[in-house]
Amino acid sequence: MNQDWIATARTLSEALPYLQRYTGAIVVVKFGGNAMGDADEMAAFARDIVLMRQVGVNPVVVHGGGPMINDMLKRLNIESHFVRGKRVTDKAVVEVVEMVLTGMVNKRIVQAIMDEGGRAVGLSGKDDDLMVCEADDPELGFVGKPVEMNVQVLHDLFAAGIIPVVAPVATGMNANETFNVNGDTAAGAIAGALKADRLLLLTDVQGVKGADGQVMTQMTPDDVRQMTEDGVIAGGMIPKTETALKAIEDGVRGVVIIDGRVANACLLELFTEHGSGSLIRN
Ligand code: X2W
Repeated sequence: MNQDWIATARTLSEALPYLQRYTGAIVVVKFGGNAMGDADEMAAFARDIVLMRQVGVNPVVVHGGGPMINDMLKRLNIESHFVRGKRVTDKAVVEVVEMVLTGMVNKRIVQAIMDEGGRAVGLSGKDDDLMVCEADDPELGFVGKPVEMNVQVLHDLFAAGIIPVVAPVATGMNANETFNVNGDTAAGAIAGALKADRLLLLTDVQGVKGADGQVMTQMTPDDVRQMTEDGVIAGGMIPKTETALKAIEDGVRGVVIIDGRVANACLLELFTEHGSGSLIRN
């Protein structure tokens, strides 16, 4: 007998307790622009999401698209820069952000999921007032901080067997406002409002590294606070861990920071004992 086949069958068999544990679970997956890669990588990601749905998980994809926004701004000769990890967003920039995220990136992901045999519907924070924001910080312009979430539409899509794909663009409290929301922030707010079982933050690093340089497989929120105070968690990891802490406070059971470049990262995390990233939970 071919050894590969035997190993494959064993992996499937060993997945049973994990499949049982996650049946009916809500799993929010943040899919960042840097994790999207080429068409093959997009297809592989979509396949993992469709498999999750197939085995009874309710996945929600919340995407980014920072690099795609950068490309379009460059083509249009519009300048933009980041302050503390967020894009300073004026009127001209917010139009491009909405166009790229809701028009291009969102539809690519929806199409990739459909191509793998799933059912996906794309929406932004504006649809059914899913995510209502106020200005995060006057210095950042039209960057939104979620203040009100209306997740009923997501429950309705779950019930219909449809995978929601959410672009991090939101409406404001006043008529005709559009806000650009950091993808991690949006994913955390949606996971919190859903009290999701898991929030998977797919990034392009291996996970959270401890003082010894090794990836930490599990941490409590207190560990994360201590490591941040000690400067062990720094730089670009801070917005991710802050999102994780806030999501847990809001009632998310666990947040995992994982390397989206690893093939089948979501499946490894949910359905095997080889969870690849850093799990933060109480
Ligand atoms: C982000 C939204 C996209 C995003 C931006 O304008 O780039 C803010 O910075 P990634 O690919 O997940 O980085 N918004 C306010 O978050 O994309």
